[in-house]
Amino acid sequence: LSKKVEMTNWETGNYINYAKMSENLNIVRQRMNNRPLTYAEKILYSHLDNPHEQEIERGVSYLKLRPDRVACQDATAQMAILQFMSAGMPSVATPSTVHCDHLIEAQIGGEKDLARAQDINKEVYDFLSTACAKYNIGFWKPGSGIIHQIILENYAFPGGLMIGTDSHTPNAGGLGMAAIGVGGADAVDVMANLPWELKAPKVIGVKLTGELSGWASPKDIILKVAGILTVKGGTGAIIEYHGPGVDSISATGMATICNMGAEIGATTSLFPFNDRMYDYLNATKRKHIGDFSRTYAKELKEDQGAEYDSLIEINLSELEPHINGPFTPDLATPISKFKEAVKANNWPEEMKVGLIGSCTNSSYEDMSRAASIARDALDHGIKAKALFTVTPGSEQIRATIERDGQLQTFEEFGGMVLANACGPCIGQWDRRDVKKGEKNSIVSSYNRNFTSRNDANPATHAFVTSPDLVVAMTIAGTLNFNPLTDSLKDKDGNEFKLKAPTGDGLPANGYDPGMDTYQAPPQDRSQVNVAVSPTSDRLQILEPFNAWDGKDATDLPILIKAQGKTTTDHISMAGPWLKYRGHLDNISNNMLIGAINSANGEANNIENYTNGEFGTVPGVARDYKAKGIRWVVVGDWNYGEGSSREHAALEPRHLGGLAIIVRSFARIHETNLKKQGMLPLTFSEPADYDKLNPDDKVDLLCTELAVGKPMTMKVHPKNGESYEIKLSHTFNEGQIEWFKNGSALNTMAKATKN
Ligand code: MIC
Ligand code: SF4
Repeated sequence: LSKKVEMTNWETGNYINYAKMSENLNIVRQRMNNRPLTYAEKILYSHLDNPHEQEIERGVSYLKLRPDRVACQDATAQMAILQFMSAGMPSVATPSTVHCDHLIEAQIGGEKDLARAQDINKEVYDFLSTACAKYNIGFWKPGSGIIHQIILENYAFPGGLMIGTDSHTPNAGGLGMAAIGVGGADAVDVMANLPWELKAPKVIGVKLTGELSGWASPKDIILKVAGILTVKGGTGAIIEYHGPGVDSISATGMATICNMGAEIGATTSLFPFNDRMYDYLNATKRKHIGDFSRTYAKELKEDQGAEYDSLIEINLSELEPHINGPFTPDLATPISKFKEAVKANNWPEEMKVGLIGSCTNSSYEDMSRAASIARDALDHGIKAKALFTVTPGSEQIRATIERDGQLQTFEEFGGMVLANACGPCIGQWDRRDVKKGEKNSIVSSYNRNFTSRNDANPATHAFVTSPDLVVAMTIAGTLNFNPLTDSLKDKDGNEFKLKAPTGDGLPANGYDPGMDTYQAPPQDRSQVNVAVSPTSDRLQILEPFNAWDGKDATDLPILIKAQGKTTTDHISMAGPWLKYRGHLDNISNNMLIGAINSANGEANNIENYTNGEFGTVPGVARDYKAKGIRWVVVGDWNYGEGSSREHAALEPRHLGGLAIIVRSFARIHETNLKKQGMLPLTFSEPADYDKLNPDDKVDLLCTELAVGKPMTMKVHPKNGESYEIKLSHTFNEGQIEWFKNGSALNTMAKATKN
């Protein structure tokens, strides 16, 4: 255990510390009278800042943790680095990487799109690359691939703890790493050597038995789990897979399952270390890590008799392929029932576009299986009927499938190969086949399918499924096709059934690394200059927020009472807005423009109470701010579900918001709000949401803010008697300081000054 093994082949001097982890774990074990532990607990407890004194109660205590790594993608790294810069440190204290993947728009195909992105985003890429060089951060250039795929290929290791500024960071669970999505401000803490805080999660066990076969794939496991747990079912919990079925799943398949755990709000998802992971480590030139993990294997899985807060069992031998959607990732329908569902719900039957790849499903195995189906169609003289796109997850995957022929198969089949980047998954898609507002269906192998996400068209019905089903349905061009039971017609009109997909989990001839897309930080970093132009419309140096004035807030208007689903895509839309991710004032013009106003059922149309006029949400907020009026937002269940983007918290703060009052929050968003000095509050009585009218005024008794105590809100209806309700919160002592000082960053600055 005391051997020195590097965490990654790309750095020197950053070792995997199983010896220390084991020591910490033993301290905690003793304190817990050696009760059996889940794997999730083992990883967290072995990374405690103070294993001797840390209070540990699942679902209650805040754990102070020391993650091994930090990863950021370009759309969130800008804000993270701008915040890190204000901390005034010479370099990051924890190994970190930045990945350029979100800002590349899909238009006409990989190479040209990449060149266009390099041109359009030059200022941002230059900023990120110089900041990485300056602060000792590894930089993965545009074209290298999607953050989660690069992490799996190069940085993840069994038993490690990582945070990443992207909600799909849990993808690394495919290599047995606890990888957790956070906002940029959390990343800044860890980069600045502060411990990172996480409410001790509950652990939901998913026991897998049987074996996958035929058309069923790893994706179907998570699609089914999403159906069972729903979009908020994983909140505050780690999902831990275990049982004999685990061994039939490849490491990349496990990564797919962990990746999409984000869609059910889980803190992260995990698989225990096994031979499939060893094989993947070996294939990605990390056999030495695999061997080292084997020496620590006893602690890289759950203890016998470990107890889960709840348990789900899935028999893989009976698992059907699923399709989830539209508009929400938890609406799960098994393929045998899908035709009926399409009819019953009047979903558009014609499938316009099939999209495979993304961080969720772009492994060698995914691509090989998908290509085997496309090849089957080609052998029968037919091609894709719907449009078809392929996004390789990394340059390594792209180069390998180019060498091994899958890529040519996709092209022959009629596919367009896009850049190694997020592309249509995050609305970076110059879609031209349907007009905005036109009702249509698309099916992807991605993870998220919120309204307007892919193409900014609210009438697009987006479904998510395995790459296998995407390809099969692309051939048929209709949602009504079930490849398990239905036949197609070959070029001569003869009926045939598609063969079930096959494909290697790992490339027989090894991976081809492709182009070199990594920039290591230079040895001498003292001369590197990080420039932000004061006239830039893409980057803006952050000004500290004002501290709390120490008073109760009275007579606050409700800027908007949002009804129904309010995801981070509704609060701070991506797609065309991604370009302002480094400029707080500019991006604030998208604040809550997708949220539905309960007063009129419309998006981005709210009443300004000072003059009775209707305007856009950001417009009215700016008017209140100019008039010195602070305001609150009221929202429904699971507010802020989806992305880790802290812009969804920074924008309301910047435009003068004080509190967000909802029935419940998604974890990352709630923390992001606290970090930026906002008050995330929940109705102690969820039914009180219904009592509030959008034109009520409220008083928030901020002076009552104390750990574990509800806060009083006085409601003053426009016509009618005032009344009081109670609001709950999850602030701890330290977090209350963030509110008082105006933000976590202000708190950090204050501490370094003292
Ligand atoms: C997403 O899938 O929604 C994103 C874009 O990757 C986000 C991050 C972001 O908004 O920058 C996420 O999932 O955290
Ligand atoms: Fe990129 Fe989509 Fe993955 Fe988010 S979910 S990291 S946008 S590919």
